[in-house]
Amino acid sequence: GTLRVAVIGTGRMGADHVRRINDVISGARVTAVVDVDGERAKSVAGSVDDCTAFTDPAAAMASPDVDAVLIASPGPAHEETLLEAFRHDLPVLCEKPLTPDSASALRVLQAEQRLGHRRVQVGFMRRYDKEYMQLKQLLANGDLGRPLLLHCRHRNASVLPYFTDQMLINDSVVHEMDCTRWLLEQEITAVTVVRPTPSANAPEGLSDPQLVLFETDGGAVVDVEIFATCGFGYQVQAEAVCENGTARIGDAHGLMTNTAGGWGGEIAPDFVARFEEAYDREVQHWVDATRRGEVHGPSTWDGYAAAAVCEAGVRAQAEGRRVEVEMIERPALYG
Ligand code: NAD
Ligand code: ISE
Repeated sequence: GTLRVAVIGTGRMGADHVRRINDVISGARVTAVVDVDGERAKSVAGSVDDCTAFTDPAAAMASPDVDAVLIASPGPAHEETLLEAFRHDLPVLCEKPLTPDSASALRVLQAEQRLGHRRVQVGFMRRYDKEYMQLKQLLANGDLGRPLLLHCRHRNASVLPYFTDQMLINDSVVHEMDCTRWLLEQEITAVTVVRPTPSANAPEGLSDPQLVLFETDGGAVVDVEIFATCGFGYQVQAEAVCENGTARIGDAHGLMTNTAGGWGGEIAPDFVARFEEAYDREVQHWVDATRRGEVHGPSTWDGYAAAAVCEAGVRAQAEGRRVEVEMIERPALYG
């Protein structure tokens, strides 16, 4: 039957996922929405047929009208909600990051192992982006040879005023950490962060942009420009430099024009626009797998691994030196 979903956290991402589940994808509908801000929950529930508003995630998960949970609250709230979902043995799509630090990610990983089966898909949506999927396929077929370098640019027009240096790593560069592990099928072993004098346009206290370097256990080096207040739009690019060639994604989308002595195209304003299709594909994939009783996509292990790399990244940033990543061995449940 139709999958009945509780969406927990109805901010920017949560509200967009509610719309997506009800109006865009098939096989699911939203029967409960939860927000600690009760007015927000009520207003989102009011836009959906037969949908109940809650302020307590546990109450929604105990409802007989809920088969699965989509978590879109802020990262620090994820652990408690994930553990409660495990108590009800409910399938979960959890927005990235799994949790904001590796100790809490490890607790979630251990709880899922005690449950004995995978229940979580983590919202690393770039794995569902058409261009990233093409790059993944190209690297996997081996024609380009071994990847030596991955150059990444991650630019946001602006960020919320409470954004911090740590969030540049935990909320933004975490995507490149997952993409590196997924594209190269290698683990990240060390992180270094260097920074120029901050842009005059960056908010007080935010050291923006920064350059984040990863080393991998397969001998590759990855550089990530994170520039969260670039002002001109939302741009995510990646170029793999391999032994026999290079491959690059993220340059242009859609219409290109020649006009008035110039040429050019448009830049997406934000992630909601740039990754719209990826989010649609991600949530459809989760719904389809869940209805078959399966779990695919980025796992709790991937969420934990990214959190471990983030932790090294945050230390590298604070201490101004290269920091090695500390991770447990991959448990059997995650093959
Ligand atoms: P937001 O601040 O717009 O929305 C979060 C909502 O959660 C708010 O309405 C808040 O009141 C509510 N909330 C807070 N604590 C809660 C709790 N314990 N239970 C229920 N609701 C709670 O944030 P956002 O930008 O929508 O981000 C939400 C999540 O999505 C974060 O994990 C973030 O990292 C992730 N995100 C992912 C992407 C992506 O590209 N995949 C983009 C943006 C955000
Ligand atoms: C946000 O949380 C995201 O996940 C976006 O994809 C990222 O580009 C942005 O920097 C983050 O703040």
